[in-house]
Amino acid sequence: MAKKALITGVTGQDGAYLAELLLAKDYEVHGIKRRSSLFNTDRIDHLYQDQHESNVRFILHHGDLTDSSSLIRIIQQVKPDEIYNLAAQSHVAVSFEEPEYTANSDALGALRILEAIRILGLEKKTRFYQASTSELYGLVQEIPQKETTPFYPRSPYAVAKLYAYWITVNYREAYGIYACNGILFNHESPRRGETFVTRKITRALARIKLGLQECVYLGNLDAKRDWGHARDYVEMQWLMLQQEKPEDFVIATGVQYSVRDFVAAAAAEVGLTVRWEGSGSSEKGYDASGRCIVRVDPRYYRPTEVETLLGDPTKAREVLGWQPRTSFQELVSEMMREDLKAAERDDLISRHGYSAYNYNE
Ligand code: NDP
Ligand code: GDR
Repeated sequence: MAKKALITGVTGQDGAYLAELLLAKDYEVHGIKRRSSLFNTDRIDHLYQDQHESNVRFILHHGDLTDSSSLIRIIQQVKPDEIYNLAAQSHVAVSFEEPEYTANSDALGALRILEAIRILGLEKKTRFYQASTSELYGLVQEIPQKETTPFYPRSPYAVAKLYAYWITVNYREAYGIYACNGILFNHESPRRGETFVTRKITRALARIKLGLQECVYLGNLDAKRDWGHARDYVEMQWLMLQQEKPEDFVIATGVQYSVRDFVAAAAAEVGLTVRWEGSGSSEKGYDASGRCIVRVDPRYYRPTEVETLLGDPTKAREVLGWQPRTSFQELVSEMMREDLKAAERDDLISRHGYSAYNYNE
């Protein structure tokens, strides 16, 4: 019998990579998607299977992390061997604008799933993965950060994820559920949402290169992150649920770059060099011909910032034999390549008299 997995957040960056991985491992994969007024399945359309065919192995259900009834119904119907809780309002800056909703989906959402497992008597059957985050470390207490480093969350998002982290630990200890946290550092890909800083940069530089956009406005250029590739990280999510006993793991590359470094690396991929002038909110980046292509807009500063994150993935390497495959340079290259293709499509469309959207957040 094929194993059954249920993925919340299947329409997101990680959900799409994880669904691909599990289908390749012959799982029957169930995903929860939210109802939306427009199609929201771009990232998983290539996996779609007509539900009228026989042997369908990829099945979507409507549900929401803020709605216990939908979660209980789906879990009761599927009785999954593994649940990957990837759904979240995952944007840190947005969490300052929607703190209550973020807590409802990101904190209570995890609780609702764990309660559903318990209410349905699936404690011994269903394994649970919680998408925890390096944002828990926030104002860092130790460099690099590992499983034992104390948490100090710095946003409504991180505080909500702190609750989800501990409720996962609590249900493991209280009810013997195989439940674990992957404390994942930033991971990116061509499928990354367009308003996270890496994708915002690669998308804008591709458009600048083709003359579709003049410059990109960013916030804190000094922020430092440990950036890996999402495709590598979802392998770890699966591995964590295949062990004898449930444990929490840090997943990171152990290498750190600043936002400014990311801009320079991405620009180099399309033959642009960036010369920086000024500091703070007056800092600007010029290309070789003197065009200003990067500006700072304090609107993108956060009320409380996480300045620096650097993970220590030793435990994952030693216990699970995992290491990231994709280097920073390869990640930037792949993202730039895909965004150049998208910009070329937009260019073609606009040269034929249609306006391509240029949402610049
Ligand atoms: P995305 O933002 O790309 O995807 C989030 C997913 O959650 C989407 O499918 C979204 O649906 C869904 N979602 C949001 N709110 C709800 C809700 N109330 N009910 C049901 N579904 C909902 O995130 P990533 O794929 O990048 O990240 C996956 C998880 O890992 C998230 O929990 C994130 O917080 C966490 N994480 C991410 C890291 C990263 O660097 N990417 C690092 C550490 C943790 P829709 O498509 O309809 O918006
Ligand atoms: P982060 O990712 O907050 O680390 O959360 P994001 O890419 O949004 O920001 C990284 C750093 O870049 C700085 N920054 C900007 N950020 C955005 N979005 N837009 C800008 O214009 C900009 N300019 C500078 C930010 O201030 C920050 O310091 C991501 C999410 O995927 C979370 O869900 C996940 O938990 C963490 O990574 C690990």
